[in-house]
Amino acid sequence: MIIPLLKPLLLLTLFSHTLASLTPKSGSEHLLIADTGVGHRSRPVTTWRTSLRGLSTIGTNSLNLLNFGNPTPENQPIGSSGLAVDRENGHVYVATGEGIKRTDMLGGNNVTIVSESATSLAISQSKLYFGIQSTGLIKRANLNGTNVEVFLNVSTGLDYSYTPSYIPAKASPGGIAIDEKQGWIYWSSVTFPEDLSSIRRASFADVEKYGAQNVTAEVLVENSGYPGQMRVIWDGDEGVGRLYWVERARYTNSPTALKRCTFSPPRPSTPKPNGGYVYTPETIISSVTHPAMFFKTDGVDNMNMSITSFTVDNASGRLWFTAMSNIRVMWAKLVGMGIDGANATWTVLNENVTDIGIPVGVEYVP
Ligand SMILES: *[C@@H]1O[C@H](CO)[C@@H](O)[C@H](O)[C@H]1NC(C)=O
Ligand SMILES: *[C@@H]1O[C@H](CO)[C@@H](O)[C@H](O)[C@H]1NC(C)=O
Ligand SMILES: *[C@@H]1O[C@H](CO)[C@@H](O)[C@H](O)[C@H]1NC(C)=O
Ligand SMILES: *[C@@H]1O[C@H](CO)[C@@H](O)[C@H](O)[C@H]1NC(C)=O
Ligand SMILES: *[C@@H]1O[C@H](CO)[C@@H](O)[C@H](O)[C@H]1NC(C)=O
Ligand SMILES: *[C@@H]1O[C@H](CO)[C@@H](O)[C@H](O)[C@H]1NC(C)=O
Ligand SMILES: *[C@@H]1O[C@H](CO)[C@@H](O)[C@H](O)[C@H]1NC(C)=O
Ligand SMILES: CC(=O)N[C@H]1CO[C@H](CO)[C@@H](O)[C@@H]1O
Repeated sequence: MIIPLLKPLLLLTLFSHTLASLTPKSGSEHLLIADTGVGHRSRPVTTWRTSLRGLSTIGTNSLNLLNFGNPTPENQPIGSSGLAVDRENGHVYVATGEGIKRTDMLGGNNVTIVSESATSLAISQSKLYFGIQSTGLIKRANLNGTNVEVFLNVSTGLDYSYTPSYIPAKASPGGIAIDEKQGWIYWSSVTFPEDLSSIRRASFADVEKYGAQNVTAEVLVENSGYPGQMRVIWDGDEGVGRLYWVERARYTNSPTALKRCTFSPPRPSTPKPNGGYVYTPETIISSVTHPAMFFKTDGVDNMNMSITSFTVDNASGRLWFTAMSNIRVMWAKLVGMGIDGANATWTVLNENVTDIGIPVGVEYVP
């Protein structure tokens, strides 16, 4: 962590040209990154702690805003799996291996507000929603972490094939997005093998009516390759809401991808036997369309990189995504591109892991 006296000066160059704009609500635009940190690798790689970072929207002026967990002699990370920003109240939420941490927009005033390790986060209507991998539950709490309740059980049952002390959920929420306008909660239903995961949703009205345990999920997309973080994004011009999501495909041979789909009518013509409709999403970018983007050689092998997170500024049509490799050597990329998919041009903004960390969450802050 940088010494306090230096911090305002660095922030000044990072975020703004005036002191007034240093306040979270009026700071000039930038990105926040949740870095999961680097533990031991079989190759000599510097270890570092899990952190929250800030950097400009063109990938420069990276600043380590906060390191999480207690310092250890070997800088062991506590791990992180995602990030959410509550712009209204000027708060940042980071899902870490030691619970959900909340800080202000500059990484100050960190508090652990929920002790559980979440794998996905979403904020909607003054509630924090978070997904738990082991139990397959989506829980929600007040933004200060009080009143934790089970919102939806998306486990699709428990897997008894492990040891009696470890009975994980068959499916877990790898990403959560809420469509406030139409009252849907979407989630990445991650199963094993991860290639056979799916994109699902349920209506808030049904959750209300049937309770957290009894809601029948609608399966929207099948054979999704390890889906993760997702967002509902409204296109101002068309008034169309689309779900965007990441497919990491980390342990699989499926391509990593960023996809989107609108699930409004007209529906696909053939309903599935379970009552849902299976849609064909549009691929915005993938390791099939842009192979060079997602491979990096470490001198021995081609390391595959997975998309881990994305964020957008829909007013200007910009999208940023992060990717990482998770074998031996840690690589990471921050890429900027247009929001519009296939024809969008992209730029690798930063691929220096010392700068951007190993990003598992990225948020645009206007
Ligand atoms: C985060 O909060 C904890 C508990 O309040 C505090 O001990 C620690 O110093 C804080 N870390 C930083 C880097 O501010
Ligand atoms: C937490 O937030 C809720 C909802 O805003 C509020 O009612 C409650 O008083 C808060 N509790 C604390 C300890 O701040
Ligand atoms: C969630 O639902 C499954 C059945 O689909 C059940 O086995 C499990 O006990 C439920 N979990 C909780 C915490 O209620
Ligand atoms: C949900 O299902 C359980 C078990 O089948 C049942 O006991 C309970 O009444 C149901 N709740 C609602 C609100 O339908
Ligand atoms: C996107 O743009 C529309 C219209 O400009 C706006 O209403 C909406 O809140 C924006 N943000 C998201 C996340 O869709
Ligand atoms: C990278 O992914 C391809 C499939 O896209 C696979 O054939 C190859 O074995 C992977 N390489 C490594 C080093 O895992
Ligand atoms: C990577 O970033 C670090 C920290 O900003 C810097 O010291 C280093 O020179 C950069 N490395 C490269 C190859 O640009
Ligand atoms: C200008 C341009 O490249 N247009 C292409 C955009 O993408 C669609 C479908 O992916 C193509 O059909 C266009 O030719």
